Amino acid sequence: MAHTSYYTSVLLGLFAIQTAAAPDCNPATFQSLTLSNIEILSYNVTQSKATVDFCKISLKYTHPGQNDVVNTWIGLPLDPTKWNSRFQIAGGGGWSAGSESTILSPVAAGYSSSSTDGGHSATQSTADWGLVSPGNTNWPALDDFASVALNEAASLGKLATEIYYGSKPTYSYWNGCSTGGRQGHMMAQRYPEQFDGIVAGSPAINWQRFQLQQYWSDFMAQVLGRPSPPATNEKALANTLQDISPPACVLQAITNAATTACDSLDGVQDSVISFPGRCKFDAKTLIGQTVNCTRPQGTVIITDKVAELANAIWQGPTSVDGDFQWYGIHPDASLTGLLSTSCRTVDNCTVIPFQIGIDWLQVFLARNASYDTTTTSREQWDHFFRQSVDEYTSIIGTDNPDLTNLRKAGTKLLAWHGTQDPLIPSNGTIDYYERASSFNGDMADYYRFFVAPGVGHCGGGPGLDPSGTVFDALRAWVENGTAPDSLPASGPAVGVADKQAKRSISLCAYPKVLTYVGPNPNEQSSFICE
Ligand SMILES: *[C@@H]1O[C@H](CO)[C@@H](O)[C@H](O)[C@H]1NC(C)=O
Ligand SMILES: *[C@@H]1O[C@H](CO)[C@@H](O)[C@H](O)[C@H]1NC(C)=O
Ligand SMILES: *[C@@H]1O[C@H](CO)[C@@H](O)[C@H](O)[C@H]1NC(C)=O
Ligand SMILES: *[C@@H]1O[C@H](CO)[C@@H](O)[C@H](O)[C@H]1NC(C)=O
Ligand SMILES: *[C@@H]1O[C@H](CO)[C@@H](O)[C@H](O)[C@H]1NC(C)=O
Ligand SMILES: *[C@@H]1O[C@H](CO)[C@@H](O)[C@H](O)[C@H]1NC(C)=O
Ligand SMILES: [Ca+2]
Repeated sequence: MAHTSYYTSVLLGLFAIQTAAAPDCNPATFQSLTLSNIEILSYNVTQSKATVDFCKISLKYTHPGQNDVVNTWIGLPLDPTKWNSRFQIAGGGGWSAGSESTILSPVAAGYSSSSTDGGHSATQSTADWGLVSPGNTNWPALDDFASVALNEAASLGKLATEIYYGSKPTYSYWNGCSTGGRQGHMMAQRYPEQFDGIVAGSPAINWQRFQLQQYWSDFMAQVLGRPSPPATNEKALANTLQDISPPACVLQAITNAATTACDSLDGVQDSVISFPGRCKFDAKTLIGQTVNCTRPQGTVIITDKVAELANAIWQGPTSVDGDFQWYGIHPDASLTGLLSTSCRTVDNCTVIPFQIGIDWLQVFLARNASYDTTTTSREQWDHFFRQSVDEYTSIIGTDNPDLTNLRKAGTKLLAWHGTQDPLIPSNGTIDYYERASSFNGDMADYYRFFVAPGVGHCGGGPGLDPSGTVFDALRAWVENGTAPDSLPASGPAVGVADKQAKRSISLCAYPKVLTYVGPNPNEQSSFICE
C-alpha cells in the first residue's frame, strides 16, 4: 500500500508540475469561459508574441435580446513563471473603451490583462453606433461603452486567468486616464469588488455636464461670430453665420499673456498658475495688441470678440441667463485643445469642431447625425444641457458620490488631475471629490485625489507630473498598506540653463494644496502641503 501511495503521489506530482509548467493555450482550455448573461458568438485562442510570449483569447459576444456585439481580448503571459500573479486592465481613451493592443503593455509587465471595445469599433463613426436609426439612441451600445462591457471584461479576464494558471490573481488593478479615468471611477462606483486598486487620471467623469464644455469653445466661436442684434429666425441666423476663428498663434499668445500675468502669484516663475482661483486675468486687456504669426505668416490684431471668446472658454459653459453649467479650463491651459482652426491665411480660418463634443450634440442629444450645430441658439443650448443631465446621468455620468460599495469592498481609488488639462477641466474632478466627501465623510482609507499643478491631459506640461509613478503608489497602498499622503511627481527644473534638467516634488493629497515656501523651487523642502 505504501508503495502504491508513493507511486500515486509521484504521478500526481508530475501531473501538477506539468500543468503548472505548461497550461495549454488552446480553445479547449477555455471552453468554460463565459458569463451567465452573455452568449459567446465566436472565440479563438492563439499564442502571440509581443515583448513576452502570451496566450491571447479573442471573444465576440452578445447580450441575448439586445443585438449588440462586444469584442473582448484577454492576454496571459504564456509561461506561468512570467506571470506576476496579478491582473491589470489598462483603460481606453476618447470613444475607445479599449482595444486588442491595450492588453500588450500590462502583459509585457507580467500581468494578465483584458480589454474590450465596449460594444463598438473605435474606427466606427459615432453616428454609426450611437443611433439604431435616426432619432433613436442605441442604448445597449452606450451601456456597453459606459459600464457593462468593462465589468464583463474584468470578469472574463479574471476567469481566464484562473482557468489558465489554476489560481485567481492575488491582486487586481484598473489603470486608466481620460476615458480610462472615467472607467476607473465607474469601476469604483459600480463594480469595486472587481479590483483591489484603481488608478484614475484626468477622468472624463461628470459626463452629462462636461460633454457640453467639450463643445462650448466651438459653440461660443459661432455665437460670437453672429451679427448683433441677433437674427430673429433660424434661417436668417444660419445664412449670416461668420465664425470667430482665430489661428492657433493668437490663442497661444492669449494663453501666454494670461500665464505671464498670473505665474508669480504662487511664488515661482515656472509657467504654472498653481492657484488658478487667484488669477483674475481678463483677456479684454489684450484688445488691440498685435500677434505675429508664422504658420501661416502674418500679423493679427486681437479683437474684442476674440478676447470675449477666451474669457468664455475660461469661464466654462453658462446659460443664456449667465447661470453656471460647468467649469472651464484654467488660463495656463492651452486654448487650442478644444478650439482648433484650419487656416489658409491668418485672416481666413475655419473652426474644426472638437469631435467628441460635436458627437455628443449631434448623435446623443439632437439624435440626428447631420444636425447643423452652427444653427444652435443659446436657448437651444440650455435645452440640450438640461436634456443631457436628465437623460444620461445614470448611464454615463460616472459622478455618483455614494462610495459605500467601494469602502465595503476595501478597494483603493487613487485619482489625479493636471491643472493645465486643456480638454477636461480639473475643477470638475475637484467638484466630484467634494460631493463624495460630503456624502461619505472621511474617505482617506479608500479614495485619495491629487491635483497636479501645471500638468496637461494625462501628463506633460511645465508642472509636476505624477503619471509615471502613480501606479506604483497604488500598488504600495494596496499591497503594503502604504497610503499615499503625497505622490511623487517630476517636471522641468526652474531657472536653470539646462533644458533637460528635472525637479522632483511630491504632490499633496487633496484638499491640501502644494504651497511654495522657498527658497529653491527645485527642492522638495521648499514646498509644504497646507
Ligand atoms: C479570431 O481570429 C481571427 C484572425 O485569425 C480574427 O479575424 C477573428 O476576428 C478572431 N476573433 C474571434 C472572436 O473570432
Ligand atoms: C478651480 O480649482 C482651483 C484649484 O485648482 C481653485 O483655486 C479655483 O477656485 C476653482 N475654480 C472654480 C471656478 O471653482
Ligand atoms: C511683430 O513683428 C514686427 C516686425 O515684423 C515687430 O515690429 C513687432 O515688434 C512684432 N511684435 C511682437 C509682439 O513680437
Ligand atoms: C478662404 O479660404 C477658402 C479656402 O479654404 C477660400 O475658398 C476662400 O475664398 C477664402 N476666403 C478669402 C476671403 O480669402
Ligand atoms: C437633421 O438636421 C438637419 C440639419 O440641421 C435638418 O435639415 C434635418 O431636418 C434634421 N433631420 C431631422 C429628422 O430632424
Ligand atoms: C512593499 O514593501 C517592500 C519592503 O519595503 C518592498 O520591497 C516592495 O517593493 C513593496 N511593494 C510595493 C508594491 O510597493
Ligand atoms: Ca507659477
